[in-house]
Amino acid sequence: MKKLKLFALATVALLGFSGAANAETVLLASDDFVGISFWVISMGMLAATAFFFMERGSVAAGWRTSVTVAGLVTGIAFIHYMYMRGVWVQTGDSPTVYRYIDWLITVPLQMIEFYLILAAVKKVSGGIFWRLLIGSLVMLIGGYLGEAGYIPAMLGFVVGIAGWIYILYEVFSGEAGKIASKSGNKGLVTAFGAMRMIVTIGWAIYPLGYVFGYLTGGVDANSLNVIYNLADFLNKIAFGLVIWAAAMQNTSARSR
Ligand SMILES: *C/C=C(C)/C=C/C=C(C)/C=C/C1=C(C)CCCC1(C)C
Repeated sequence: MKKLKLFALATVALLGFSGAANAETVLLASDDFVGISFWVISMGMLAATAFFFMERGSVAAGWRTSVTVAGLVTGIAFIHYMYMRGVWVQTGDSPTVYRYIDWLITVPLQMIEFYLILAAVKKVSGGIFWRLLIGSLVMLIGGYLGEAGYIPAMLGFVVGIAGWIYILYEVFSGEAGKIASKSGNKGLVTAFGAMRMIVTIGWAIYPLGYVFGYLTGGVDANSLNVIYNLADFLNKIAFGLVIWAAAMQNTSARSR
């Protein structure tokens, strides 16, 4: 009798397991590494969002908005990643439209960050923000039209690169770059320099992915999605952490 019960229990457990395994196969296959990267990065975005919102209160008042915006960027990305994962896992298609909607919201928010961290220590003109916004819109609209096939991939690339170069010009040699270098605030100079490196080197991953994915070939949809995913992880979370670190540096310098 006992043996029979044990057997029944084992059978039920096995059935349960295989049922769960089947459910998993439908949702996320164990060999779907692109899908796994979507999942892992969405959780990273969630953790970063919680972190930035909880840390907001520990930094000096002038830096709070910057840390809040960092949390908005990862929070918006988190939600888009949940949808992108769904599209990828269920259809195997690249979630291009969700990705670009995410970029269209989060990249301008990151441009606001350049403005905000300057404004945290100096009086600055709103023109900086508008120029960075226009640069990012040109970059993303060009890229989207090219990736979605509305215009030739090469044309989309050229337009996208032009927008990016304009952003780089503004943060290196334009008004924003000049104000940062003259500010004499250590936390700001460090953060601005690090954000600038992210926008130069971290962001370069996207056009490289685009070139190999659409222009020269050599990178398929699988790899392109992994490349974009890793780039987002770096460019959203590290970008926010740099701002948070500068904010902490300014905060402790002040309270000491
Ligand atoms: C959080 C998302 C970020 C920081 C996304 C950034 C996206 C780019 C820097 C995209 C750049 C592109 C070019 C410079 C040219 C061609 C097309 C793009 C849109 C991939």
